[in-house]
Amino acid sequence: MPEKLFFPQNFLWGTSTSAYQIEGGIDNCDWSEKFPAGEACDHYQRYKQDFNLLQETNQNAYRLSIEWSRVEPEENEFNVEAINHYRDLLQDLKKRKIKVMVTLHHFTSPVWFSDKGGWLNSKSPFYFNRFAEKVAKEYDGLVDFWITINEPLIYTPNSYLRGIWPPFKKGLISFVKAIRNQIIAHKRAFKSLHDINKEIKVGIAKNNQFFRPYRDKNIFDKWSCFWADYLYNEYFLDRIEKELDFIGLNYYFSRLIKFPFKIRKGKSSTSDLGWEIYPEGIYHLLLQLEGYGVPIYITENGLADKDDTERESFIKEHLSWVNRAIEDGAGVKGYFHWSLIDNFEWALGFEPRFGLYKVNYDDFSREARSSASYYSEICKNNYLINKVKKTPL
Ligand code: IFM
Repeated sequence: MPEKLFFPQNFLWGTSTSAYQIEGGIDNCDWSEKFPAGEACDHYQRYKQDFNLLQETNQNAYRLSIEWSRVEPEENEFNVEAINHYRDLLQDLKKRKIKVMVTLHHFTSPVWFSDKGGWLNSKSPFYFNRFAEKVAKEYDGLVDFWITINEPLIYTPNSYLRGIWPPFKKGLISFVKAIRNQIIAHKRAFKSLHDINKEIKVGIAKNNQFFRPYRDKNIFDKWSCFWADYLYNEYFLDRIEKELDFIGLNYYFSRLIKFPFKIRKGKSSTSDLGWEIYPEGIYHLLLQLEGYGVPIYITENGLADKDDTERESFIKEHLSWVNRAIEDGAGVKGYFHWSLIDNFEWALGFEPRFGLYKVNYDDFSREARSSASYYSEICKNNYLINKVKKTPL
């Protein structure tokens, strides 16, 4: 029998994006040279049209990022035009009664910051804080939630350990330094933002993965999962536990781990990027995050699915598990799907398609995928129709 799975009152239903991935025309950040996004989705010009899409699909919330390299293109020199642009955009969202979540660092940094060593520089928390204070003062009252840093445990390993993303630093020491500076930066910005407005809500967007032992009962594989979970999911959050008004969870996939830390392929279906689809993982991660005792928002969840064959069931199954986590005590207050429109997927370029709306890059037109209307119904109703029988855990 189909059943209606209701979500709590005032639940936020939205989508997430980031500046470099959709705006276009960002030529002064550390990604611009090696991984140019060009005009991206031309969102900088077309933001009103894109916000119409939010309303067409009954979304009451939206997550975006403010591009540091636009606002502070040179050290300590702020660009009035960029500041005004983001103000117009935030005011537009406010007029539409859409709750706004703003990310301050979503993988990109200004060239001047990178030239100083980026997050390796012991003054990086100071530089980041100056930017954070500036925008928080400019947009006080226009932003409902601030996210300091997006996915520190995706960003720092790629940019400071493996050296495959800007600023292409390699090695364990640089990785540890970058993480440490991001922890300090978060704490410092948390305090500064509260000094500006004590009602302000500040959190982090943390990518967590659900680790399962490759051999179900194997004690060594379980040991590996325990450590992977601690180091990847918990370590950073534990360090900033006292400086969190909420936690943002970005959940994409689960990993099967074989001792010591080998990643193995499972039998579940995968997205266009080969990421294992494992909806139940979100349930466990949400209950784990509940331990921090602050509200939880799912700040990203989605998949690359060019033909839109899996997106509807992906949303349905993940949301069923979110619903069950809420029933079992997780204080989840909102869900932001990644993403509103197709966008620039970092080192992978424009090929992966994450959008509820397809972007035709030749003329920048947007086209609703059928999953957009499915998501729209959920946003409108605040419930999900679930035909799948509850599986025992
Ligand atoms: O596109 C990214 C986003 O920038 C950060 N989280 C994961 C998404 C999909 O890879």
